[in-house]
Amino acid sequence: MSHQLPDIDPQETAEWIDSFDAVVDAEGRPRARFLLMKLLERARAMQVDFPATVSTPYVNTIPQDQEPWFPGDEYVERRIRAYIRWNAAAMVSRANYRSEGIGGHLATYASSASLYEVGFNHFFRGKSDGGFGDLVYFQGHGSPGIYARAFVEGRLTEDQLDHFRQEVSGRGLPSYPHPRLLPEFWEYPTVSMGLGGLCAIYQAHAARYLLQREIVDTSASRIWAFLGDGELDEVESIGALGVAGREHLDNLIFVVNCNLQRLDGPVRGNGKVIQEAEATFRGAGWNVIKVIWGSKWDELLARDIDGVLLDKMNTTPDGEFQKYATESGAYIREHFFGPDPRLRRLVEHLSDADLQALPRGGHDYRKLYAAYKLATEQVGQPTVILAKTVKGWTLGPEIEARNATHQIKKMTKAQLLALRDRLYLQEEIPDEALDAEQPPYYRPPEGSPAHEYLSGRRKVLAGPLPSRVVRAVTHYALPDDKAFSDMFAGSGAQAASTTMAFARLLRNLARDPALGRYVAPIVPDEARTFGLEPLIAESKIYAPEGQRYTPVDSDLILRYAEDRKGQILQEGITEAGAMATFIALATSYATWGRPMLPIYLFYSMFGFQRIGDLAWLLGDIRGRGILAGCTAGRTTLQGEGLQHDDGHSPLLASVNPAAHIYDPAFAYEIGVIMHDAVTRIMGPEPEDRFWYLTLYNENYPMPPLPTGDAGDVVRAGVLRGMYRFAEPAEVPDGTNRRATLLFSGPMWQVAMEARAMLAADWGVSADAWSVTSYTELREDALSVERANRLHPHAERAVPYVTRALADGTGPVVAVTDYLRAVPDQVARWVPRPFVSLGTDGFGRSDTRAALRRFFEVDAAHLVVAVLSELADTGDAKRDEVAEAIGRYEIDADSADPWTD
Ligand SMILES: Cc1ncc(C[n+]2csc(CCOP(=O)(O)OP(=O)(O)O)c2C)c(N)n1
Ligand SMILES: [Mg+2]
Repeated sequence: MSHQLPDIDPQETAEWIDSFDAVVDAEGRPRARFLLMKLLERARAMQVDFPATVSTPYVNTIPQDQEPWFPGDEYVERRIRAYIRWNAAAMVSRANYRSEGIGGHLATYASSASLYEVGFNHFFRGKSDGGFGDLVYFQGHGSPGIYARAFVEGRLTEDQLDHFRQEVSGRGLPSYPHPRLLPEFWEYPTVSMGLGGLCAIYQAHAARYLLQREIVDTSASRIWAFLGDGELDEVESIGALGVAGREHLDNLIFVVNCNLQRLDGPVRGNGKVIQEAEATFRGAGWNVIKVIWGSKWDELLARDIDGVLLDKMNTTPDGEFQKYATESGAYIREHFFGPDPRLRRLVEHLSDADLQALPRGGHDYRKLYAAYKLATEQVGQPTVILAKTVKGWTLGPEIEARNATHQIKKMTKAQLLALRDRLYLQEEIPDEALDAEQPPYYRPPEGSPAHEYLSGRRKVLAGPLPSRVVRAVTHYALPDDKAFSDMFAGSGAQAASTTMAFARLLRNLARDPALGRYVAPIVPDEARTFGLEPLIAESKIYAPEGQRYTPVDSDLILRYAEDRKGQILQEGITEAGAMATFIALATSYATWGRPMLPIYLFYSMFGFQRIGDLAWLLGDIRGRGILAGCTAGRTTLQGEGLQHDDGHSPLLASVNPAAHIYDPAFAYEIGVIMHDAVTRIMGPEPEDRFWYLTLYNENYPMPPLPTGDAGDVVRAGVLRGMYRFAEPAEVPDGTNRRATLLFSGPMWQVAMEARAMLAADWGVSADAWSVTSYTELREDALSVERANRLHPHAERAVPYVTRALADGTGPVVAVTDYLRAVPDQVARWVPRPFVSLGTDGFGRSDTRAALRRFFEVDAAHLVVAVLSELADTGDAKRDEVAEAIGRYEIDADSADPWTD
């Protein structure tokens, strides 16, 4: 602050302050504010550094005299916009006439039509010139307008529009931007509020990463994200703004449709959402362009010599502005201009009709054009355009700016007639056309001026959009077994964790001569925890500015290395941000025609649980890549406690239809799974799926992959979900009692210990299976079950899990470091008595041994479970069970561990 600086000329300072006081006294605060603004402008021009002010008056950022020439044909553009507005409203109405309750939105697009049309006619670049075009994130609820434009362009048929929100037939249009369901059209899902903005920021960041690493020249593409003003309340919308500011992402433009309303009512009835957003964005280093007032206000502002209009604009809350949008000109004269005679005089020459028609900037394409142009010319900063609009604009007084507007899905004939008149479509849509129950669509015929203009503009701008294109790529030479050989060889006597094994494999992949360059390791602030220090030193962290300091560990081999061309994306403590980067790279095969292999390692508890909705988006957007949940397992992670102990991520992941989920125990299982995943992501027939592996920090010697045929059997089993790890144990002098133990991950030790105890002490011979994926087993079983149900005469097929367990006898007991619901996924296909032990409940801090005893997943509990099952079938005595409980000092009367 200034008071901490010495004042070298107090007299001069006092003179300045006196003059300022005099202005306030004599001419008022508005004049004083004006002078200050002028001084600041002057300071900037003279390169006198001054911290950016976070907010500016409630007027357009671009003054009228600095607006560029509008190069379009205003008349034709207005006609085109009218057609699109009409078709969007007709499509939603028709869908709801035919299928009551099918839904859709009229008001969002109605408020944003000009925001899109200026983009479509003048800025958004397509891909038909062989480039990548612009990446446009359309506001989800505005989808009707985007479909309507595609229809007017001739890209969608009437039949398709008539199947809006009716997708099951196969020819329908998804409600919102869903590439999963309309993959030739939609590119970027946005409808879960906040995710569009977040993903756009990291898309821009990933584009720079690809550029700096000279993998793809992304420099000609801009990323545009259209957001709602209500949507800005989502932490995801604004939480990453600083990334864009810090990295100077001038390839990024946000357009916020500030219609002042969200679903229920005003966004900031008592405040000003545009001013608030301006401060937020500016503070994060963005260039902010406000488009508040339409051209007709310019003349009033020019005559506002004493600043009363500006003051009124600055002090009127959004709730009032919303009300003015629903009121008559007389009301506006009375309430907005009325109280102050100077203001009233300012609009004396305007009729009430004129006052009602004073438009907002977001409906004025000249103002918007100026804003977009400036935004695209901005260097060194991302830009946000805050455009003020009316929600439901042109849809008539019963819909426009009403609190219920978001939820209106259907228009009456009278409302449609009024809309038709408002859009001057009497010729195209004659009265009789509205006699039918459903309003007609209108497409300007080929050769008409509108059609010519529309297609001409899109031709100049390299074709239509949205348009999702998956280009044929020359495929990479896939890494051979060598990259995986460390995994298959085992670790000898040396103890290692699966996380360490994975880190080693990652390093091998990054070093691979063909594929290595395309491997993108992503971490939030946890690389050390996962043993990635060698990778950091070797592959370096991506830092757009390089490393402009001497790192504290520069004299060490494993130093913290940052580089402009760094390969590792260390995204800081933001799982959502890291996931958004992952999503951008997981779809680079489509966006940039260049498949990447993103591998995102995170603390497993802070994975699906924290960013589950982004994982869902990853499935929607057809992302390909590998997620690794490290420090997994409710008892394997010792000491950390309840908020850290992941006992459920495989279950959370299992709800995502695009996920392949694996829970490997050994390095060679990781090798097999990763080899398969890399082939299926980067190979000639890539799948639009992603992999999730759970990795642990418990150290034990890693066994080698068996060689020869046995190795092949293991490899196949690992991928299908289970294989026999240990044959039935030799029983010294015992009975022929049998059992099967199923384990996953580090619980293999518990299973093997129990197997030995069962053989030595209880005369039970158990075999042990590694279950690498209950979800893969379940998917297979569900498919078989369905096929059997629907083909009653065909030979009965048998699920893999049933076949695998068919040739043993005795009970099957599964032990997992997750909820029992994980193994229970396959319960109904296990052909023998089945029980599972797992870690239901809240985690705790303690040692592994104490935790496994507490959660009843240690070897003793496994033995008791087997004996208890045997007793149920008469193959063991109840006394034996009681004896085991006593011998292992199990407290049978303690409370269930999952109840507290
Ligand atoms: C995460 C999430 N929460 C809630 C919704 C439901 N929703 C859909 S639109 C909407 C209001 C949108 O308001 P705004 O962002 O201002 O957009 P507008 O339609 O006004 O342009 C809400 C709450 C959603 N789609 N996503
Ligand atoms: Mg809104």
